[in-house]
Amino acid sequence: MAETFYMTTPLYYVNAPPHLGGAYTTIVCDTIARYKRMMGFDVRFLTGTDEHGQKIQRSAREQGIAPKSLADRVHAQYEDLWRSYGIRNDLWIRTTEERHYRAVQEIYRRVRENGFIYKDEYRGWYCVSCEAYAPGSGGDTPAPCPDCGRETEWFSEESYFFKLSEFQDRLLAHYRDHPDFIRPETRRNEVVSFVEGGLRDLSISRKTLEWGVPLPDDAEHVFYVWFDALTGYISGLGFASDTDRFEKYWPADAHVVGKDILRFHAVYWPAFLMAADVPAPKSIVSHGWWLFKDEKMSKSRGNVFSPALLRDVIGVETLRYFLLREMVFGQDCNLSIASIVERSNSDLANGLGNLLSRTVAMVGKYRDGVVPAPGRADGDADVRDTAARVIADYVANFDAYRFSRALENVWELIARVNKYIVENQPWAIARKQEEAPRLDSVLFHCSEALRLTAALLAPVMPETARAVWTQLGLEGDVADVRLDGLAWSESPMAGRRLAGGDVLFPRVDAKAVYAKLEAELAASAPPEAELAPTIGIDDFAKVDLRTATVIEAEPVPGADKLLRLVLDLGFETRQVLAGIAKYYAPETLVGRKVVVVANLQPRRMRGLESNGMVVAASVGPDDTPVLVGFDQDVPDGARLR
Ligand code: ME8
Repeated sequence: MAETFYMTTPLYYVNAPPHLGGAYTTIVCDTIARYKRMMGFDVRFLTGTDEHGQKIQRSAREQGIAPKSLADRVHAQYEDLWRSYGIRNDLWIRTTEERHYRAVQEIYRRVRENGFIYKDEYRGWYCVSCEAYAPGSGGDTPAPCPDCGRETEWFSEESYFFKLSEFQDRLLAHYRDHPDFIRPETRRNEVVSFVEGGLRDLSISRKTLEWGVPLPDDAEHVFYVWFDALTGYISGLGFASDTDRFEKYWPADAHVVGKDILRFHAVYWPAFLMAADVPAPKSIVSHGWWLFKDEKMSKSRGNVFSPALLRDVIGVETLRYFLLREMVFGQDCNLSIASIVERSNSDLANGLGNLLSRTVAMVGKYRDGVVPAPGRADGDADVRDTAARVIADYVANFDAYRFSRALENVWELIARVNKYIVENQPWAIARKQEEAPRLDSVLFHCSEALRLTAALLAPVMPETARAVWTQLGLEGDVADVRLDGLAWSESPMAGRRLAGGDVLFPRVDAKAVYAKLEAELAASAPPEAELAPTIGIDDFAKVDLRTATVIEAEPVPGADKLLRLVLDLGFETRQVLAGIAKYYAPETLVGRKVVVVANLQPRRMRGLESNGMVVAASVGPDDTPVLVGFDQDVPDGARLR
């Protein structure tokens, strides 16, 4: 039976849609999950949303909506984003689900029965942004948040406490006995010294907060959001709902998190589990931050890149490659559009794309599109040796979460083969009959190296790998290739007809990318906030807005923006000219309800009289008109007030 591998992303806060820095955690996890599947593991990959707590309650209040409505809306945005980024998670958990409530309450019951809960009063400072307690809390001076350094808020109330202080020795023993528990190594030392410094008991309930999971034995309290959210890693797997699945896949092999939330995962989480007699996860893998101009990208700083925007301008595959190639896993990394463009052109267009298109073109030109069996091998061993070394290094690097090194390995092979083409000059030897066996060998080596490259790229760039696979004329799904058995071989490429196809990565021009980004940003910018001067109700009453049905619609000759509409206002019909010709086809308008300013002074345009004005929302930088509609049928001539 295949070995299991259970991995999680953090559960994302639903106060706002994700930014690119946050999306990185999930893209990394998706890559690991794809890699592990291709290594033969039985993978379960969970992601989800953290929907409770003061931060969400406050955001919802500011927006004037219920916290659950905010959670539903932002959760849907996460789902859409993950789908468009090719994220293939097996499991989802929302902390507002009933099965999650059951799991949180069950864990708590076990912790309490084991004697690790007591009631007291919490007095101290709290960071709502990180949902974290600030230690060293005297009464008068606010302690800055230990995680983000922001100002904290004072609170004092009755609370249930978890005896975290009793876990210091057990945690230190756990770190010592499981050297791989915190990855990478550098982060481990931070956590060990934090725990060696002494642990204080942790307040795990809030009385003044409404938005959370209630305690099973005291419904006046809800759980502290981290106690609630961390439990998502087991509730989403089946703890308290699908015991078979839970037992099969728990303990988790890896919780992947950003360094800002390492303490919650490496200290609180194993302690909660130990207290409930549930095994601790096998490892907490933490990565660094994406920075913009040397500052952490964060929703509250507002210096974020929207992953949806970058996806539309740059493309998912290039971004996935960039994020994994550019950041040395574990360290911080600056994000700049210039470096994305640079990598796209040098690694993807010149390196990979070029190798594929040259190979397809040469096999087409010299061998009618069919890859020959390797003829006379002469100095090709280095290409084969490079491939073997690259595969071994790639696996070792991937297993150690060194994604950028693993991708460097793949590009060593690509560069070696591009150089090999130049060394062998297929265009020259093609002219000499006696060199035919040599040319066969060169064409075969290029094709086989591309087959291996496609398989190695599949975890990071699934669609690109698929495209290379298809262009090579290979059947099946490249994602089904087993990386643990990947090796140079004569089949299946010898004798194979290449399918060819489009250029994989056209070169991109940095200026064009900036222009497109700006245009998209302007289009998605919030509408202008400045209002027209205040008017009284009497002023408004002067504007007679009426409903009407379009009974005729046609272009105005010589005016590409205008349509001539005949409107039925119930009590009369009249002609109105509307500047919507670029956005609405006349035939789609007939029968449609519109709103018209009925008492507007008539105007002549293009020799026609317009008796009123059709009302539309004006959207985006070029003021695209969007006609007003109603959510139920209304009679013609009704007045809008
Ligand atoms: O922390 N660079 O959720 P979240 C890299 N709900 N990663 C970043 C980043 C940046 N600039 N900014 C954020 C939470 N992240 C909790 C988790 S788990 C039981 C509860 C990462 O939406 C961050 O480190 O604030 C985390 O891994 C992820 O985005 C989600 O952050």
